[in-house]
Amino acid sequence: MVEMTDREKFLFDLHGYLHVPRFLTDDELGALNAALEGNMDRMGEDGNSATGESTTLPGTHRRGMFSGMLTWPEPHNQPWRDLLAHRKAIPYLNTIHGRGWKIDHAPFLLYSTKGAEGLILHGSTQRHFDGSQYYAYANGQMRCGMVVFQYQLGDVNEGDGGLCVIPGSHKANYPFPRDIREWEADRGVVYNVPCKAGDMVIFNEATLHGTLPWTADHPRKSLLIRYSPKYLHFAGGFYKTELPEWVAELTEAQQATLEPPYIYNRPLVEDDGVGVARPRRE
Ligand SMILES: O=C(O)CCC(=O)C(=O)O
Repeated sequence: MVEMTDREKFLFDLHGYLHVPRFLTDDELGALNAALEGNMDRMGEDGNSATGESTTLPGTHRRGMFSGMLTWPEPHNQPWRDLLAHRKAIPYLNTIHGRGWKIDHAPFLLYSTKGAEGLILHGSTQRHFDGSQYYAYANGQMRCGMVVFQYQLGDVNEGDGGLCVIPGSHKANYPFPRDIREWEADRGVVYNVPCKAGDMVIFNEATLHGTLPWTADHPRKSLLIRYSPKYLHFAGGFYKTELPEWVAELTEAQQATLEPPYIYNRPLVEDDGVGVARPRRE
């Protein structure tokens, strides 16, 4: 079973997030951006807007959002489908969740233009056990609840805004103070992760994170694909007992990522990202 490198394990365990530079090839990045550009009229508004009492997170408008990319007309559905069980994502998922993991939520893309508002920081601290968002380490292995793979389709320079995290907070024990949550106090602990187009950031949903207002002239284009371990499901999307017909067009490995949560006889994605194994239990 392919796994993360020791260096990546160290950094992800330490910080609760991991920056993976140059994850996408130029061709993959080009296909994703072309698909997006061909479907700009499908953009909706983020339904998740929340800036609380903050005076620093509001903007002039909400974040834009795309969803449903897996069923966009051909060929624009394919680049998103190709990421569901991407060969390069598999070592990360195997290490973080153990073998057997699945898509949680339908993937969506955050699109922000200059002045777009932020989102209050959120996540889960250890002061109460949240079975869907957690971090644990035992017997030489880490295990997480839901994690996010965030693919950057455009550059995010330092200070542009967008995804922010509090490194190490997946292990935090005390309640999260309101003024830090709202990005008003101790702003030095909040890190806006700079990336180049084609980079990817993995973060644990337990890691305190949110969105900083977008300040750059170029748009933010961040694709979020969430994965949970095989026994867990946080939010609806592909947790259906009967999968829609278009799922038959996917590879066995891609289909396995859309299975509902269960363990017994579960198809497990092979390292090539195409095939599956079917052990009775692993
Ligand atoms: O990447 C971001 O802006 C954070 C997204 C997020 O936390 C959310 O939409 O719940």
